[in-house]
Amino acid sequence: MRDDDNDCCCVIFDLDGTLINTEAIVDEAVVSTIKTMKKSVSEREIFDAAEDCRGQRPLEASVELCEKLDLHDVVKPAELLTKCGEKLQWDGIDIPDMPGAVRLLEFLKRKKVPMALATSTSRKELEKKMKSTGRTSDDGKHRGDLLSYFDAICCGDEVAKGKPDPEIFHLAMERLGVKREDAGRCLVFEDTPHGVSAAKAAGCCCVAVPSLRREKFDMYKGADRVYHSLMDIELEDFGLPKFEDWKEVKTVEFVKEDGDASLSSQTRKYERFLKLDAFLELTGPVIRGFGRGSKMLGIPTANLDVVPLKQQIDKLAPGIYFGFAKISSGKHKSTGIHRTVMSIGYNPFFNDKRKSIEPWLLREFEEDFYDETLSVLVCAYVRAECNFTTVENLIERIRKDARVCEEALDLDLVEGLDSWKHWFEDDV
Ligand code: ADP
Ligand code: RBF
Ligand code: MG
Repeated sequence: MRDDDNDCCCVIFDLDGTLINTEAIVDEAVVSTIKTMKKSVSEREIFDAAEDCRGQRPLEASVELCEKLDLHDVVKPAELLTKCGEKLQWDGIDIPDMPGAVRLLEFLKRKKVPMALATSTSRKELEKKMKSTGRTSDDGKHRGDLLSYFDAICCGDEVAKGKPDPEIFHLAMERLGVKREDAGRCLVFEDTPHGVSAAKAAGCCCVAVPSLRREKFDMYKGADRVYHSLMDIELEDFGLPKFEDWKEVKTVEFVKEDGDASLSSQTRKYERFLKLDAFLELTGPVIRGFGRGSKMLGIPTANLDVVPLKQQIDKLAPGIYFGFAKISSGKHKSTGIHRTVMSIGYNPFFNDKRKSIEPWLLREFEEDFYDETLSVLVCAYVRAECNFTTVENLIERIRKDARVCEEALDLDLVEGLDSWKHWFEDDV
């Protein structure tokens, strides 16, 4: 327990959608199950309802789902749960970490901050999920190692009432030895509105990292802060030690986000970047994008197809990154290594429905290089994607991102490039 009266004394995490990415897998099982039962509801409606039910214990979520989609004539909530459960065996399924989850857990562990897990999942289901194959391939760690970060683990079947009731957070505090009157010094991480309601009802401070679509961000109004991803959390704002891995870029003047009232304003005064623990190589043919980069912004972006790269980019929070690019087939092959800043996400200013990967190579080319093979090495995270009130502000921000990249690379601030020597030497 941390001593200072104002310090945060413990951190409590939700699991699904907050630390591990099970939501897409669950949604898919729910949609495919309901589709066969009631032909008159569309996939879109099922997805939408499934999102709204997130965060609760399985049976309660199932009850809400049946109500929302008016399924009473075709199935009972308990039966729907069983049917979906049959599809969700987890065994052999790869459940990825949420981007930034392990960095956050590692840091808090190192700083000796007491941590608990408060999940709506039952103990049995948790055990199954922890046997999934996620993480194993990359870093030699097992999915189950995730549990070793926690001083207490509370499951949905250990409480009489599930989220949005506060009981599970009270239980987590009790197990960490935190008194009820200290609830305000407990920080909770949640991804769903139901989870946020539970944390606030328990009197805790609550950070939301929404797993719902942007259109539904209004539902997170109860949270103390809303962040785009776990990468963006400023722990010092909650009486916790400050992350030590961000690097400041001194000559680039800081610009504040100007168009996204739903997200917390930043208190920083400097531009910064975060070297990724593992660089990510993205390779594919340059495809046609939305046709507005050069025309509207004067900033051409050589789009890559997200479909074959989906698994890889899901490891990254949507956001702005920098690194290097090389063209490895076609007319521009052997033009060398080019610095690049890129957006990987939904471009909120344009409200894109599909994700895109858009690297802007920081040099001039006389001709287009569509269909040629582009390989990008993503090395560092700069910021979340944001919205802007004017196109000029968007352009100014992107140009600042380019300067962050240039300064970081000019001053050799990105470590670990040596181990990618082969990438820099092959094919250029
Ligand atoms: P689209 O919407 O089709 O991606 P853009 O206006 O973004 O169109 O232009 C991108 C194209 O411009 C790239 O596919 C590439 O062929 C070309 N291009 C020229 N210079 C650059 C550069 N410096 N960075 C990225 N792409 C460039
Ligand atoms: N679009 C946004 O809507 N918000 C952003 O914060 C944003 N940042 C960008 C940063 C960089 C470095 C680049 C290259 C693009 C960014 N864009 C952003 C994407 C821009 O909207 C996109 O390239 C154009 O829409 C062209 O398709
Ligand atoms: Mg483009």
